[in-house]
Amino acid sequence: MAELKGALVGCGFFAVNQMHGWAGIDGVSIAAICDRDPARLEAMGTRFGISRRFTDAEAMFAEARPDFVDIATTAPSHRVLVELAASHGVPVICQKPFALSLADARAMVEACSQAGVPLMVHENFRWQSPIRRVGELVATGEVGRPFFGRVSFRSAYDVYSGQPYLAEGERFIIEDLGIHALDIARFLLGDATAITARTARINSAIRGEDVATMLLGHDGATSVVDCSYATKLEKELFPQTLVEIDGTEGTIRLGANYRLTVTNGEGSRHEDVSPLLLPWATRPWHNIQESVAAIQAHWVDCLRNGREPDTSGRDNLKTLALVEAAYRSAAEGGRTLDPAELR
Ligand code: NAD
Ligand code: 89V
Repeated sequence: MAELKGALVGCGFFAVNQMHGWAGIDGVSIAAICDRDPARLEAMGTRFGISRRFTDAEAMFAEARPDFVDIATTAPSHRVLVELAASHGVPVICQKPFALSLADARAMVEACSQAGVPLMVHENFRWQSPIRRVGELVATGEVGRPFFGRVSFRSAYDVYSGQPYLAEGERFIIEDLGIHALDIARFLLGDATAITARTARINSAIRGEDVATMLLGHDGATSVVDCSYATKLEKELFPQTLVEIDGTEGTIRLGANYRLTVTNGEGSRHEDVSPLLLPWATRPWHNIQESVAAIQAHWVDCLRNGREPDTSGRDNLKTLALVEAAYRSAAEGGRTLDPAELR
């Protein structure tokens, strides 16, 4: 099978994980990298031995002619870069949050569709192995029909030192982290038809909200999606997402430290669903790092076999609509919205 030669745009904090992920996939190499910041470009190029380096994405597409591009920049540049990839006929992966607005996101999906290029959003939390295991148990009916779910991420980890932009935006936790939790709720319980939200800012040193509590209505189920970066716990759990599923025949609990409990007519059983510590990974990020490798393997499989990725641009419009609806609900005193109104 011909080797896929990819390119990466954005050589910042998180892209290092993406570069390691690609290095671990057979039949794929990163042939070119781009960053408008020459120092970051040089650091990444030296670290991963990439000699084709560009400070301008247009030049990179024209000269390197990659088989796909992995966009690892922050959201303000996503639309321009995705549309540029589409105009060069290059299949594209774009980091979350996919776009700053639903209108932009729709335009990006449309541009890729018109150009006939695959588009995947790097929405990796649903690819975490503990979350996959919960999904498998739900899908195989271990606890009957789910009627309640909770997706919870509560922490006081200092995310701002590695990602200073998180402290600066008018929007914070729903757009950056809640987006993952909302996507997990969709993955486990299906699309939501109603959402109500409340937000708070506890840390006065940041601009946006650092606490959000959301109530979602799914077909036949209700879920609570709650996230906080202002929660000081006895044991810091970053970046673990805890999950509860109540079904007609039993319950699933993904608890602290990746301990899974399944209770049904046969009693309770426990599983250790700890993620792998990949050779390049570092705790506590290894859970997220493993999911980067998993979503990239999924992309390669989809690209080679002409399948739409699970978190395609089209699919991600529904997660983004929930984000947008959550902000609108919070701004309107907790009014319940149907995210489809915004799509
Ligand atoms: P960062 O600011 O550290 O890096 C972004 C890089 O992109 C910078 O080096 C910047 O110079 C470069 N850049 C911006 N616009 C560009 C352009 N038009 N052309 C070339 N280079 C450009 O950001 P980060 O923390 O690495 O985050 C990047 C993205 O990854 C964000 O969207 C963030 O939300 C996301 N992220 C995802 C996860 C996850 O688990 N999925 C985790 C962390 C961050
Ligand atoms: O996963 C993310 O998108 C990261 C973090 C875990 C820090 O919220 O930005």
